[in-house]
Amino acid sequence: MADKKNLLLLFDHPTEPVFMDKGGNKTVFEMPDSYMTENYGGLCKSVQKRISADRDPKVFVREISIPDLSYPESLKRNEPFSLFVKSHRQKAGHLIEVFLTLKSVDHLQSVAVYARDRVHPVLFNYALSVALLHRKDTQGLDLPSFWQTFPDRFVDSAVMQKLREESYVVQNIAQRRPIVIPTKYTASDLEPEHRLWYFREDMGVNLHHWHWHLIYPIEITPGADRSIVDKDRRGELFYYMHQQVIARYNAERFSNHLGRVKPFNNLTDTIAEGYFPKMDSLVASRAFPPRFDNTRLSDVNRPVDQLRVGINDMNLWSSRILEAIHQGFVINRNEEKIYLDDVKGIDILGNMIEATVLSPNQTMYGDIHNMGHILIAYSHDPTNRHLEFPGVMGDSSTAMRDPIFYKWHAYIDDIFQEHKRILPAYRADELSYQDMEVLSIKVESRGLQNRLTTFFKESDVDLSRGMDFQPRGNVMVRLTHLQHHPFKYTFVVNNTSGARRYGYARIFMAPKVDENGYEMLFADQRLMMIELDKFLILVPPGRQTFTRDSTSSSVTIPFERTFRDLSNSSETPNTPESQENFFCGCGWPNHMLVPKGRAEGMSFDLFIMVSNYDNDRVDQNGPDGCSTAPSYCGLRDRLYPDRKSMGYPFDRLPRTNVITLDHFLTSNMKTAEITITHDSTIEKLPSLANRNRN
Ligand code: CUO
Repeated sequence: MADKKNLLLLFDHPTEPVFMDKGGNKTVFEMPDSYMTENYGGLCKSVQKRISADRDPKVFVREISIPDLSYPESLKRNEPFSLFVKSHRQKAGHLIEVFLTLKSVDHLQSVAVYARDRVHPVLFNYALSVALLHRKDTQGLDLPSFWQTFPDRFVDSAVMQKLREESYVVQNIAQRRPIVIPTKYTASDLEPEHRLWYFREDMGVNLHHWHWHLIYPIEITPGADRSIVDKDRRGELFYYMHQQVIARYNAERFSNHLGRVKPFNNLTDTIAEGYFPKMDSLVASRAFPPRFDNTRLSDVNRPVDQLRVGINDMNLWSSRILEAIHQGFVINRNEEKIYLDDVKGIDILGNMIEATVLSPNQTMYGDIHNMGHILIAYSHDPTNRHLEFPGVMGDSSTAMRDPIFYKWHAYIDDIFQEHKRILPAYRADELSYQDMEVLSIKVESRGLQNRLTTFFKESDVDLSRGMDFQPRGNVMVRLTHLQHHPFKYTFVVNNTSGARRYGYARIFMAPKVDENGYEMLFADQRLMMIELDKFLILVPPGRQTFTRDSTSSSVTIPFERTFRDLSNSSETPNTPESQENFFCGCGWPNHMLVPKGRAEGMSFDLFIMVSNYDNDRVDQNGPDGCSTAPSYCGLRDRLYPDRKSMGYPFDRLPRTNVITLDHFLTSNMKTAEITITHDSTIEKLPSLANRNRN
């Protein structure tokens, strides 16, 4: 019987033939001759003899009859693969369905080994990841992070070349030096947008985005089990996770003396911001194309990907969606009205705008979000005249590098907000929690009250699993990322009910003043509220002081989880912790929890609300699920753990007479002014390995 852990080896070295050694201990798959591709024919055995000794581990692959894979195979291996392209999603959906319906791990291993050199490497990675996540018999596996398998999508191509040189020249792994990824390498200071390099090009931020889209697929083959798409409130989570990205980005923009992001809401406008990624795609052996300043979009017509979308289509879809929002209902495929009420409306809209298979009517409401990515990604070659590949906006692992991502998603968010704007405001009595008062909140970090500090820090990560056709062994890069000193919230609650009560503590933060130096109005500030944490508290009668560490945040995953090397992980696969790891891999990177702030200090409003948990609780049975970053990623196989709308209490316009945050507060809420200061010294790692040692 196959060991499910061996399936993970199939992620290693994604463009090398499947029969090459894997896993750092020279494991090879002993596969049937009939599984070999034409390219290498009878070479497999002799190559394996050369690279792996008899004593090295072998994985026996059983010969079975292989299902028809011609549809996923029809995407060429060196073409781009994008989840934003429907035909690519459908091809991946076909392979996912094949993987999901195989009767055992043994059969899955056989088909996966067969498919690995025949389908597109990224499509394979995606389909196998989704299948391992959803099959009952493959739970508890620690999948490698996407940056480990495809480092080319996260790292400057100049660094990739230096990594190759290092691993080829320096045979003794102890003597290998990390290759330093330069900071600020994609543009000069002449480009104001470049001040945000540390956010847009952060590995953890981009990894989070890829991972989110991986655990929330949008396509399945017709007739297949819909459960991999039909997850609780997934449309709403699409809205909320991306809304929070925009809120965070705006706080970073303010930190860097830039105005808030302007929505790209007129597709005939030029895109002022160019972007030059300076990355090469490993799979395609081509550079990710740049987009020049002031590019204008054109209709895309690329028959090879069955891609045909015009600016007019986009305008038509957006006006239909807005009409539905204003009418308060959508028309489904059976011409029935589905009302966009205050509970399910946002979820329906999320599925419509992301064009998932749950969209009530794709013919009517189209594919606006994904096609926006596509129009932008192909703006340099919309008709395939130059046989060019998409830019970084064409892939969920690279899109967040580009300034236009935020302008596009600000526009998408405006559509969602149009729906939120017509919902009734929360009344003060709805927001209150009777007999529960929050008396104070503060944060503390390194002995300082209400002052947080950010700085840059170096970290080393190993990219060896994704470095193909090179000598084996660790090859490290040294990256520089934003970090903050950990901090602790302390808040005091007064429970006058005379009984123990449960509360949901909801902590947010937003800039205090706008880009013009004026105190923010609630209507603006609510959209910039960054969720920092949400957790359950049990409040005994009387006054009670609570503390909570920033590292426990319900929106983030720890730095170590983002960047750890799973092949060296000491976690055993059967602990509840590791069983949830794959899902838990989703989460905003903790090192980006708080915005950078300014050297001179920047003021933020810290906000806490303790709401009545009896109204918020979601009763569900079963194991606790992944609880690392549920606010942005949900819980595996479970309901979203909060009955309130995502973003509550800031997801709607306020009641009348609320002009500023202070007016909004009911007695179960409190604010504090905090200052975030950026310290420009970089926390360096010890110097590089000494080459003189033998
Ligand atoms: Cu996550 Cu546009 O959806 O990128």
